Amino acid sequence: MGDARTSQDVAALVARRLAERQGEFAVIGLARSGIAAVRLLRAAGLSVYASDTSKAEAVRSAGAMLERDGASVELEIHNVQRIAHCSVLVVSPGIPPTAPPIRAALSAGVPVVSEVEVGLRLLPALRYIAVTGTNGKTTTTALIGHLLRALGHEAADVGNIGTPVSELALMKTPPTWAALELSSFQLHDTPGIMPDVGVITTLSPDHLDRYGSVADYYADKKRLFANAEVSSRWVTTADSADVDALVAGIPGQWHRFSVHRTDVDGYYHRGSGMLHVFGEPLVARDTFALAGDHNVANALAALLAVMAADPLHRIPSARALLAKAIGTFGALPHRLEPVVDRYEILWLNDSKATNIDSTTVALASMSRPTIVLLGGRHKGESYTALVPELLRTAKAVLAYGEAGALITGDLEAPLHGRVSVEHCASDSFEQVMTRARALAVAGDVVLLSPACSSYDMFNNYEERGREFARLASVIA
Ligand code: UMA
Repeated sequence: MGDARTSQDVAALVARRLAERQGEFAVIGLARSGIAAVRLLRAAGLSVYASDTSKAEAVRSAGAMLERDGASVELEIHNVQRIAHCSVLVVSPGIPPTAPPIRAALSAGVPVVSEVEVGLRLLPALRYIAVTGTNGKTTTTALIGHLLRALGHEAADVGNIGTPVSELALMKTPPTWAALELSSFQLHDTPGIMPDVGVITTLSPDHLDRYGSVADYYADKKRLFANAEVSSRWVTTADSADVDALVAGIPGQWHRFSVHRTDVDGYYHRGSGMLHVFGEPLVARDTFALAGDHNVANALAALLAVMAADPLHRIPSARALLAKAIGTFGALPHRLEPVVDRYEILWLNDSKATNIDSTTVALASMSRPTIVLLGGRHKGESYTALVPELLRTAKAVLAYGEAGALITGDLEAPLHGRVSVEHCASDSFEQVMTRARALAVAGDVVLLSPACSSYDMFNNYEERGREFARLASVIA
């Protein structure tokens, strides 16, 4: 029943139930998104049932806090009956749509939405630029926030980047602008999405451990355009046939960026070394600290999005501020982040690279012999697509974690005799890094760009990246 309704129907129904404080709202998952959603719903005077299947200490203490806020909290189980009778179900992005409470809600006709939907609904005056895509979305989001602040706006970086939108809605004086990173999981359940500008950075296969096919994954990305109108503004890459196919026929004003073509609104003119935006050179590429063409693309996307968001952002004084701000943006943690440089061996933390495309991009930006740490929990793609870049830059591959055997199986034959592939079968992360140190000589790079999720050994990619940095400082 839920699936037969349009996005607009679901968004309107949820808005009405929020406004009328109708019935009990259920929230499942009590980590970052769920906690913020429960607190916001309680602050808005709604009755809330909150549950999480975990009994971890962090979840217990979150549950206790939310109980004090007046929510009815249940841990280690989701009460599916109760959820099927609730007014609205708010889901955390990490919970797959096949989970029993979501199925139960949908078959009972209960609207299912993300924390983002709730937050946006309760922030009606917020102006926001929404960013999705397979890779580059966190950097682009952070850059958009940085550029908006450089123009003098109060702006927050929210969504998949880390801070739930609902936390903004809890603020006494929320910022006027937000740079909002949206994963496909969040887009799946954000039917009222209607950004001032929507951005797609890149598209490539990912999350095949959750989606039945690449088409299903792309279909969730397409939900960014669920409420597109002729006056909508969109910024998308001109360097991807998949993106072109995805956006064909969607209404709105289109601004495209490219690192290969010059017939678009944002491009990199290699001859002069300048980034051109809206018909004029804006800033020299070498004032931007981030390495690699993929980051030039991210900068072009962010500049176009901010400048498209308001005509005042395009006047000469604003262009000057934006150009200056490009020069003050630094590397983000866990994205090709240099963590140790000792004995002429550079240790790079690219823990955020959780898919093949992202690791390919990281390898493409290497100009020194590289020892590559690949591994973690497998997400469904073959590792053979890494072969050309590994042949170009790698001196060794250390394959570790749950996916270690699969990685070794995919890479051993095509790299045979040219790049060594070692399967660190039962090694701890520390042992893998110690092995990397043994292989490295002056001039080398040790790159953690795992092409897998972290969940076999860590709670998330941030924890994996922090551990890499900590161990590197000891081992290097
Ligand atoms: N849980 C249940 N029932 C289930 C399954 C899980 O109750 O059936 C519970 C778990 O016990 C846990 C909670 O759900 O307590 C976890 O929820 P979550 O995974 O959604 O975690 P959050 O902390 O709310 O983080 C989410 C995003 N996580 C995911 O999409 C997996 C964060 O993105 C995001 O920063 C945060 O909301 C705030 O918006 C992280 C991420 O890895 C960075 N994103 C993926 C990516 O970038 O590739 C999409």
